[in-house]
Amino acid sequence: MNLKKITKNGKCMFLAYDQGLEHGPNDFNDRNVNPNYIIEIAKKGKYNGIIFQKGIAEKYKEEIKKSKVPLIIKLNGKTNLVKGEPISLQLCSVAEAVKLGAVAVGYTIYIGSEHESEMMQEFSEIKRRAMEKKIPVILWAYPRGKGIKKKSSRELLAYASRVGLELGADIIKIQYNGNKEDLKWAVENANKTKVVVAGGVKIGENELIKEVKQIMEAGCIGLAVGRNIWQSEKPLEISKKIKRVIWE
Ligand code: FBP
Repeated sequence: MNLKKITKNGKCMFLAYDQGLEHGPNDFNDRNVNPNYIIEIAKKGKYNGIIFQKGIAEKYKEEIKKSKVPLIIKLNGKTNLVKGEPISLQLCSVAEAVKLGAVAVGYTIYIGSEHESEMMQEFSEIKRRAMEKKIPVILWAYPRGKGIKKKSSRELLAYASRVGLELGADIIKIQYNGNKEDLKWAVENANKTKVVVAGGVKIGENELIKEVKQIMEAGCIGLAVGRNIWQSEKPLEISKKIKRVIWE
């Protein structure tokens, strides 16, 4: 699969903005509640992709197109209001995403959930459709559910990555546990599937840059980051610093 449209020299930095669905308005303030603010950051920060759910992709189609930032549509999602075994089913088809201008699509599987097989099945169908349209698929692989005792363990990080390879993901997105050697092992397990890391809750700038260094040293191709950028007082400054580390 050709990743050229969403990478530069084989590396990438994506701006994630699906938290309105996943976490709700608690993540937002008066500025970043507006998708136009996010599109501006992605454009000025020259991001390799902006990640939206289909509703925002539809309502801001013109603005996204004008920004020229490659659009990645997240095909499934859920709120954090439902308790119990996590499941997130498909809300947007590959055909709809392409019609909205997407050049790649994303999907989350909660590996370890009692419902993982339903999500795996949907993912497989998405992969089939995406191959027909010749667009890459990014898999968010998050260990969750009552069977998961320590979701940030070395074994689970590598397991999540390996699932990406086994299911045919072009890029896998995982959550870093802070241990570079563990992440390296996860990258080895992902093999030909490329690995990107999620940003997580907002942390201090120095800590974030230190993490980005480790992420790149471990062999990942970049980041898909949200809150650490658009919750920052200086989103473009921090974007620049991260980019310097990714492409240095
Ligand atoms: P952040 O960089 O803000 O963590 O975003 C990355 C992301 O994967 C989003 O795409 C998604 O909304 C969120 O994290 C889900 O995180 P979680 O399931 O841990 O709440």
